[in-house]
Amino acid sequence: MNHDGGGDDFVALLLLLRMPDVQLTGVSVIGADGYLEPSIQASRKIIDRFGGERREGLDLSRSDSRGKNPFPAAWRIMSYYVDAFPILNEAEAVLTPVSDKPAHLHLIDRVREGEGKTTLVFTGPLTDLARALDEAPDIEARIDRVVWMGGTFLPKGNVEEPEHDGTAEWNAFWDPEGTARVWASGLRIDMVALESTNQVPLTLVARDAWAKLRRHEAIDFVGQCYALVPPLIFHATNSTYYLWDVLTAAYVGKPDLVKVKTVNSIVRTDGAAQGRTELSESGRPVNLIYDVDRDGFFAYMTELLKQD
Ligand code: AGV
Ligand code: CA
Repeated sequence: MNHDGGGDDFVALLLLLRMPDVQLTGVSVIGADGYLEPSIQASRKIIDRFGGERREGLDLSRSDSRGKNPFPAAWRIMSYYVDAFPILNEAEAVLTPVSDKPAHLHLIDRVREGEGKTTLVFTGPLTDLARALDEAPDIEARIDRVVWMGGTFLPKGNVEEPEHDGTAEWNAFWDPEGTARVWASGLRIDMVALESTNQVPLTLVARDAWAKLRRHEAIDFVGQCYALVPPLIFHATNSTYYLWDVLTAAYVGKPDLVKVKTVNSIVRTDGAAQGRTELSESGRPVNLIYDVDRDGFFAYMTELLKQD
């Protein structure tokens, strides 16, 4: 897994740790939607506290990648709050080790030494994968697929920035060239786009349900993460929170929650539409996750988190 320190990235990590059929072989963190150090620390603490036996042999790496279009500081600051949650800070020491290697090189090692092919789950920008592919083209044959939260083919994305036309999704916009580099590869791409994540906004109903189940530590933690961000009340704004990355993780563990179709697309790298993923017959195929069983998704999430 490679994540970028957003509130839902941490919850996605927690879910992957809890899935019976998933063997997590490495986690890397890129300082995009979160600041790097608190995102690394919070991830280590989540693995320590909630990873159980999955902690065995699992290590983390830091990315040294930088994006062309930085995330708003108002969003990134949340990584400091999560890292400071008392529930993550009861232990005397932080145990999960951090590799000396930067994320893209760590990814290459893990993919090369993995038993069989590895599934990559990216819940932030694709920059570290783009760099890994440039550095070690041989890994492509050892990657089963990349499951990515990012992109959209809707007329409206979620970037509202000066000098942008609003058609892009943020993870793609952060590093348009990196996104295009992964598009240029031969990898299978499963894209959890805004088409499906727009169907799972954070709601007051979801918050209430987590509050009622807070005797389960993992659900208490999730409730705290989602206490920090704005839910959907009357209408969506630029800050409204969705369960973007959590749906992405859930799709890995339970693919029948979503509908998938294959479309051809390109990535725009310049100008006012940079970061836009666009339908194009001459583009490469991607598997677009465009619809979700909303209730099934929330039920699956609860089932995984109730385990303690
Ligand atoms: O575009 C969605 C991606 C997901 O990987 N991130 C948040 C998720 O982790 C960026 C993002 C878009 N809108 C946001 C975002 C918002 N309102 N607050 C924080 N991050
Ligand atoms: Ca993210």
